[in-house]
Amino acid sequence: MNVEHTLLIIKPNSVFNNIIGEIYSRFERSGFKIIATKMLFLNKYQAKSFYIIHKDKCFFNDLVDFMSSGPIVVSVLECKDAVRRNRELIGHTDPSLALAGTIRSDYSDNLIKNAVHGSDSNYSAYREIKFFFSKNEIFSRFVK
Ligand code: 3AN
Repeated sequence: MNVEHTLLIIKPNSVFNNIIGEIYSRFERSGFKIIATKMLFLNKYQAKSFYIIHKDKCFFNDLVDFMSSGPIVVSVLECKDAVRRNRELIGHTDPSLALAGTIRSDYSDNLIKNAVHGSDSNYSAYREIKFFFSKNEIFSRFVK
């Protein structure tokens, strides 16, 4: 299994609900390393560009409004098989379908306010990490 990097977003509802540390703990307990992190406030233009692949979906405007409604925390996570394992920990997009014990099952308010975002492929991870971080803001801690 290769060591991979993936992007995690702690969405505005989770920041508001004061569970940043709880979410980080779940990843650290599962063997992930947080190798870059920052809190920021997306404007509408930035939220639209991040979610551009959904521009034709009926929920696009609501998603953009929500993601630019308050601060978010973005992080790069590192571990073996990181993309798949991140998605496993966060659970299904729709919290009503997410397995018990996953982050989305435990902390979502609804389908849009589903607590966190995780890259869905290595290709997305590359694009999404680049969207938020420059190379000199990422501190890999992988030791062979
Ligand atoms: P995921 O975040 O699980 O990769 P995507 O990329 O399909 O899911 O959707 C991006 C975000 O759009 C989701 N995290 C969720 O907030 C929102 N979303 C997805 N599908 C719907 C839907 N049918 N109705 C409302 N919001 C949705």
